[in-house]
Amino acid sequence: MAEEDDVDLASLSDEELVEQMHDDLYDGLAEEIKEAVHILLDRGWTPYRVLTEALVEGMRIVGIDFRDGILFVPEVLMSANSMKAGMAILRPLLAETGAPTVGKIVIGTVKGDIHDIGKNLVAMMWEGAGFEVINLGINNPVENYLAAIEEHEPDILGMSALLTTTMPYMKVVIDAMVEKGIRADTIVLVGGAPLNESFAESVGADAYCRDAAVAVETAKSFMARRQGSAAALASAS
Ligand code: B1M
Repeated sequence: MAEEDDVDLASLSDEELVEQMHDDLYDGLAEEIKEAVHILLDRGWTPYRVLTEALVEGMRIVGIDFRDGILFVPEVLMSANSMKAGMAILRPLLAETGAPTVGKIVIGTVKGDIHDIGKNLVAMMWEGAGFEVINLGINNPVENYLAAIEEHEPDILGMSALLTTTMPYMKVVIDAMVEKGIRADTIVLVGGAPLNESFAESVGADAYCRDAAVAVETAKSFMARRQGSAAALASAS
């Protein structure tokens, strides 16, 4: 897919530029991705549109060739780093909505799993929706989650897993919360490509979030319910 000749990105139409970005993500060209993100923003694209149509779609294509054995780990790491370079530009813009803090969320990828692009995207979108987000990073053992819950007292705990081998670890975390008697205090949302609703139910999570947009909607609706019941309790007392 690599076209090694230098392409003048600014001379491309929007459609050509987005296609070029998919190629550049595939080829792991972080500098080109950063330049293209700036060009699209300058042309009036919203940060969300750049994120979804250029970056997320590009990673989807990378994922297909990774699955099919056409791309290998080192190449996909370079794609991931390019994606992150683009996300770093968009992050402050997505968070710039000026919305008041609507709740506090702790999120982390579970033990044994180092995938973090989707989790970081969800964290960014939550920040953009006005949540305060504490991002624990990757490869988190149960102790990290419990310590973060104790320290930050979040409204919501988010967990991410991208591997079928690591997703069962979510149950370890939820069971530990039950054992400590703190499960009912925190809404637990889970996500990641191999999960689904019935898995979320089976591990005792409150909900499964298919993607970042659903994660925002789900977090907001659980917060509205939580605030509704707090208000009802207050008016009853
Ligand atoms: Co990995 N990898 N990988 N990988 N990797 C997958 C997941 C895989 C599906 C590829 C494939 O075979 N098609 C496959 C898993 C198979 C399985 O278990 N069923 C796989 C494998 C096998 C592996 C290794 C084992 C490969 C190896 O070493 N032989 C290894 C495991 C390492 C480990 O974790 N221990 C490995 C390594 C890597 C890299 C390091 C090279 C790199 C990760 C870099 C990084 O993240 N910093 C990588 C990548 C990039 C991928 C793919 C290609 C892309 C993942 C991604 O970033 N997607 C992936 C294939 C794929 O998913 N198509 C693959 C883009 C991102 C925006 O989407 O992460 O799905 P996603 O996040 C979405 C939703 O899922 C959801 O919202 C996000 C945004 O919309 N979501 C949440 C995610 N987390 C959420 C949390 C929430 C809510 C929603 O909380 C409430």
